Amino acid sequence: MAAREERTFIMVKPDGVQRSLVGEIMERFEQRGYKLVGMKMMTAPKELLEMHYHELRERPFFTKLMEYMGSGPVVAMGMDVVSQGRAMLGATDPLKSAPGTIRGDYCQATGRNVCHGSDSKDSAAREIGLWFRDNELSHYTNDHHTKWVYE
Ligand code: IDP
Repeated sequence: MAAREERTFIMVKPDGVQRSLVGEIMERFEQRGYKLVGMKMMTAPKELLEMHYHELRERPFFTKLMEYMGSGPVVAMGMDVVSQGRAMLGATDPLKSAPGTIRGDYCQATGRNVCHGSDSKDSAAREIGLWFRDNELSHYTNDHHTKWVYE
């Protein structure tokens, strides 16, 4: 599948918002040529965060993760990228993230790693469905994107 047909969920976490990194993070995806298809700012309710991080519920850091993610507003985005988005994000632990990645450039602690990106097409579909209603996602053609980013 061409990257332009994908949908993934990218989220600037509360520390990224507080540190005014929303524009920087969005810019990286936009400048690479990925298309924004949805965006909103919200303080996520506990239930949504618990569903989003359902797979980690037994992990020792889960309570702290819920506190962190609910501590302030996040900026949720839909983008047409999945695997390359993860590469742009870097590793979960920022200290293991290469310079040039978002986490490798902007943060140092796993529990304050500024940005989320879906780790597979299946989780992307699940997360987009959790955070966005259908009518909050835009379907549009971007001539620049279609003609000048993809061959
Ligand atoms: P990912 O965000 O790179 O996909 P996951 O393993 O899905 O990584 O973990 C989700 C989030 O939980 C991480 O981004 C990080 O904020 C937090 N987290 C993961 N492992 C730890 C840990 O060992 N200590 C504290 N927080 C953690």
